[in-house]
Amino acid sequence: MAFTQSPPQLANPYLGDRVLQSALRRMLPHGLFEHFHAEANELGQVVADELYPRQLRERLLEPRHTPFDAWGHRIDEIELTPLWQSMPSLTARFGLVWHGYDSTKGAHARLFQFGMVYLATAGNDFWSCPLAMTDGAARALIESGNERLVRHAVPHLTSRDATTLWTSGQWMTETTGGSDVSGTETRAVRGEDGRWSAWGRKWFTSAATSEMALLLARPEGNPSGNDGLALFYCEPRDADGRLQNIVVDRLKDKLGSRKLPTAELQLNGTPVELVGAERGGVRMIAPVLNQTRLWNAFAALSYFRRGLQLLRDYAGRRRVFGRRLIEQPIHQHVLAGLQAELEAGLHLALHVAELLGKSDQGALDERHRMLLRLLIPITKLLTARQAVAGISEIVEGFGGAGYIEDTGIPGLLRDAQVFSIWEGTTDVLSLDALRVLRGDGAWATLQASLISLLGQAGSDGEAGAPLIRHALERAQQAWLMGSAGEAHTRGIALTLGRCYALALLLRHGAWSALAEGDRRPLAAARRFAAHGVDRILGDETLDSRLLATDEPE
Ligand code: MFK
Repeated sequence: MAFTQSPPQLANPYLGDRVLQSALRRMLPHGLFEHFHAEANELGQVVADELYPRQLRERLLEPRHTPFDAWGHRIDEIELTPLWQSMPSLTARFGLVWHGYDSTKGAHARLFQFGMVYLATAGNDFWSCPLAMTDGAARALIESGNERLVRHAVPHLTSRDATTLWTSGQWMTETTGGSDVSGTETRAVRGEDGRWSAWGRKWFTSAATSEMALLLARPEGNPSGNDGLALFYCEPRDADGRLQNIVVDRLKDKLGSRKLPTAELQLNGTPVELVGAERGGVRMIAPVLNQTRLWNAFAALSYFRRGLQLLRDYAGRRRVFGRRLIEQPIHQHVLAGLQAELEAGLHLALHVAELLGKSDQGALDERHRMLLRLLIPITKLLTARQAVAGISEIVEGFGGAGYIEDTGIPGLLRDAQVFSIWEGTTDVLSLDALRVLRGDGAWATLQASLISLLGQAGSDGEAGAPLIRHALERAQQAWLMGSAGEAHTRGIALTLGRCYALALLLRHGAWSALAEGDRRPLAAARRFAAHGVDRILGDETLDSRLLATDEPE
């Protein structure tokens, strides 16, 4: 019998995750950590034993849109994949949204929740996308102060019962584009009975099967531009399950995330309800964006970790040139680099979840609220790029097998690419971060926060300080150039993210060496630092113009 390679096996992703376990052991009170440990272990077992084999079996299945029934009636049915159909019960069982709103966990609710989200997402075929929007919608409704909608919808959005659980869509993007929503063409018309209806075309509605959606539309008579937009609430189906003046034109033919039914919709007088004022809709939907961006970070890291877990397992099986791959220094070097990037990204995302939990409890002062607002886009953009680059390396690590569809590996790369696109591309998020940095005292707060983290890392922090200080100075110089330095925007955001991640990793490494006798987090910090934190190029503005347009001066 000729040789056959044994495929990678997926063990319980929680049990082998020393980074998550160690971080949460430090960040959660002991009793809550024990509770997390039990729930995460159970979820990890479901991911390994049930979801992963199903994902492989269902690899080629996709949601199906049936526009008409056999007799020509418009029905617009969307049939979900079997795994997706079972996701409401998984969500309820593990409280993937609920944990974030569980007041008994106080300021730790978000850490608990996002620890679970990180474990679940690579196993749920992008079901986390509607969950992210669900969490964001709950948050936006609560912040809107619309008591009727809070009472009506939030208990469903945060339910721990699959029969009452709702998910929410977020309908913003139109054919005019996703980054700049000021060109939104959807109109909102108020009838004589005072009720509103929406008319327009939504071009990227992720998860078209949700029970509710938040959307932007322009009330008739409002001016053009962002400020003329208002936030509306919509229940797409009536009590009999029929779409309410909505036509599903088609499902998108996407590079990845193909289990997710992203649709093009026409709103032809769809009943909607005003959430707040008749203006300022972008400001009102911003809580959804901030929340989903943090989900995006954990989702990106979840996929990155899935790939690395499989690659590490494979490297322990595959023999080449007389030794297992895992024993070969050249391959160890690759795995170590990936581990360091993942580890730094996870500490950054967990730190943001910790801040969010405190913010939800009203326990953050204004400076720290600003820091949270700044770190969300930075964390989203950094982790997304880490995942895309990391998973590309992982695909290569599998050699030819990584290029073969029915190993399930190439799909990881296609899926990961979306993390740097939806919910704001790297450039849009960098611009958003710089908008926050323009606030009073923002730089000073950021600097003080980094210095404080390094101080908590003791001598290890002192070792990392020069690198971080130097990168921060260069980022600040670029930032001070103002519009003349606009080309540096992305470099500034990436540099700040990497500085922050390194400081967090150093702080955790110092704690872990002492409390757990584990040298690996500090090794990860050294490796991450060696990859560099400074992402500012020289004065690139002129060169960029020359090269981008490829025209002579
Ligand atoms: C599994 C993983 C989970 C992820 C699932 C996600 C799936 C979702 C699929 C999608 O729907 S993708 C589409 C998502 N779309 C975007 O992310 C939009 C990208 N564009 C932006 O983020 C722009 O920055 C934005 C449209 C929000 C604003 O553009 P502008 O034209 O620069 O807005 P403007 O006029 O400066 O801002 C309006 C107000 O909102 C300002 O407040 P003020 O009027 O009080 O000054 C801003 O400060 C405020 N604002 C904007 N972004 C904010 C924000 N406030 C808080 N947080 C933010 N992030």
